[in-house]
Amino acid sequence: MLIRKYLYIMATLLASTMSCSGSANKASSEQTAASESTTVTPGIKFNADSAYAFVQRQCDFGPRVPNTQAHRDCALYLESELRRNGADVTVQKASLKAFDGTMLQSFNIIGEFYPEKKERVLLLAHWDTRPWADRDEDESKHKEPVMGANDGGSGVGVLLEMARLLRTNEPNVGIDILFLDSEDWGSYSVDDSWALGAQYWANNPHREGYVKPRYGILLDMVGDIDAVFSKEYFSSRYAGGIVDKVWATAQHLGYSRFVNREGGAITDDHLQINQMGIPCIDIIDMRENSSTGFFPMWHTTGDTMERIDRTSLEAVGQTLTTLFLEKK
Ligand code: AHN
Ligand code: ZN
Repeated sequence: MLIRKYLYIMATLLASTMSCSGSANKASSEQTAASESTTVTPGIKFNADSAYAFVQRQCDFGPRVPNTQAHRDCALYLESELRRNGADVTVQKASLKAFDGTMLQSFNIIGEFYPEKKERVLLLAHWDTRPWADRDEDESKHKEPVMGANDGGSGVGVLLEMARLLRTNEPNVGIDILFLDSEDWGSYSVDDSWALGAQYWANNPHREGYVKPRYGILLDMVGDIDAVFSKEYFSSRYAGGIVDKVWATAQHLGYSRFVNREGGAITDDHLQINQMGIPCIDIIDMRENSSTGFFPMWHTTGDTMERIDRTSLEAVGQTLTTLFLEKK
């Protein structure tokens, strides 16, 4: 008990010191975007062109900033996509108070695929985008919203393609796809100002009788052309076995973006999920050699489709497809 408490305090300390800089991760840029030749032929193919189109489709609404029309329209779109592909869908609505006092009309959208299956896995991503491009090198743009092709759009794009595959391919476990809202309306100096949708979902079951999945996999910023996935600190701490399984699968498929290095600790949606008792990992692109700790266009007006690359989406999407859609 004492040791667990100590670990928790350590983790919390690490989180508060590194979360927003991401500078603690040991990723080096030499390994960025190595060759993506697959060494094995997957049984079921993840369609990266389709995933890319799903990212584009979200961006076509404009920035998905809470309390805007684009945000409400995109929520309806995400709900209809999950429904169209056969999931039992719940839209969890909540009015969440941001650090600056703004009430955010938020929508967590969850699709339960093959609900009869008892053993289940949660796949999740945040779908909202940041209201301020406050890491833009041009200071006059700091009050403009972020398009969030990568930060917001990419993880959802991969999961929408997973949803499309789930319509016709029975998975080896039940799959819950969760699109979380209001992740990115945060203050860099207040740790719990982020992931408001995740905080709400962790404390309020979206429906009566919902049974917790065995574990979760969060996707965050998985679409940049130079994406590198090292092993995020909290993921290894809470769900090391899942990290190893996912990384081994990716590497077996030949995706060298998944590197065997310890990354920094990131305060992200998965922390809330872990704290509610579902072990959850974060597949997140962290960079040691960038000033923010993330991809170069993070929280800038440059987070657009231009730098989204199909091979990054494929590395993540095919890994999930091989893990959950191929017969074991
Ligand atoms: C912080 O910046 C504290 N955490 C990163 C979580 C995040 C922001 N993911 C996407 N945008
Ligand atoms: Zn962000």
